[in-house]
Amino acid sequence: MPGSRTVTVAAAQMGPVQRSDDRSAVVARLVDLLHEAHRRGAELVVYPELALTTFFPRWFVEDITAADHWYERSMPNAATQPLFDEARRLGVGFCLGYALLGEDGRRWNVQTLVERDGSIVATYRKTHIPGHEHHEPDRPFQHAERYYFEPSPDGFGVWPAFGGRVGMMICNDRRWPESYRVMGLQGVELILCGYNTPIHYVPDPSQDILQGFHNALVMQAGAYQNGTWVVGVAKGGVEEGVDSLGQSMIVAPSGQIVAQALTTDDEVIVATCDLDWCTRYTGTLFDFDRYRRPEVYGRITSQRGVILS
Ligand code: ING
Repeated sequence: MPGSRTVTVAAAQMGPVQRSDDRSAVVARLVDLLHEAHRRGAELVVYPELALTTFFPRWFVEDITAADHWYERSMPNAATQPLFDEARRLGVGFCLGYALLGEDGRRWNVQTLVERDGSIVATYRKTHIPGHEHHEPDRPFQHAERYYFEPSPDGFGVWPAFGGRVGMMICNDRRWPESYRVMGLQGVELILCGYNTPIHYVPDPSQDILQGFHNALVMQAGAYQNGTWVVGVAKGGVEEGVDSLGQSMIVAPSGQIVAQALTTDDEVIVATCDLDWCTRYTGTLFDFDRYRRPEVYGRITSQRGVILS
């Protein structure tokens, strides 16, 4: 459509990263994905959660410093500089998920958004941390994210970038409607989300068969109810024996899936996102200022859990 604001986005899905894969080999894969995305016209490439390493919260180590090598100390760094350099050379921006160990010793699950000129727009810290805090030896594999990461104290931001308003969330965040709404109330037009989702959900295996359905359900609903594009990007396949969901996708403000990965390997999917499409929803059905009723929504921020009235 003439005059509309478009951004061509690639979801750079990854297959497994095994424990023994070193960062230089992984970064080489990320650069290959960048080249494929650039060949297909992408201006922005979105990588998965914890893209640089295997999903290490599947193991529990008593001495957490034995896990320090899974974390980055800074971004960029020596291992990731080749990606930053090549992206800047090609004039392509990207969003990269990784574990961050701060100088203060605090541990975060983060995504960093980089503009086409190589400048860092923002680093988002994961808000909703799933799984468990302590070792659960009876599990077939751990999901000890609450041991390895702190929850963000900031929640969700939206930043001017790529000609629009861009927000970020990570994995479990996509299951919570609050994630989308907090960004929707900041006028978000494009939400970038990496994920690592085991197919087998230990607390309730009946959900295993529904992982793909739930993945699409939450991102389609979040996109539609907030009139925003959503890009969900998996690290999938069998990683250290754990089968993980692929099904990366790009979802329009209508809730329609406009592109979806077909494999659980490294795979690029691309869509040209018309950011002016958002107002078809935020300017009508979901005109928040006209139709929302915050005066009756008090429980949403005053309560954490259920209070039976
Ligand atoms: N992983 C999972 C996610 O929210 C999970 C945790 C797995 C929740 C399976 C429900 C079912 O997709 C991360 N990393 O948040």
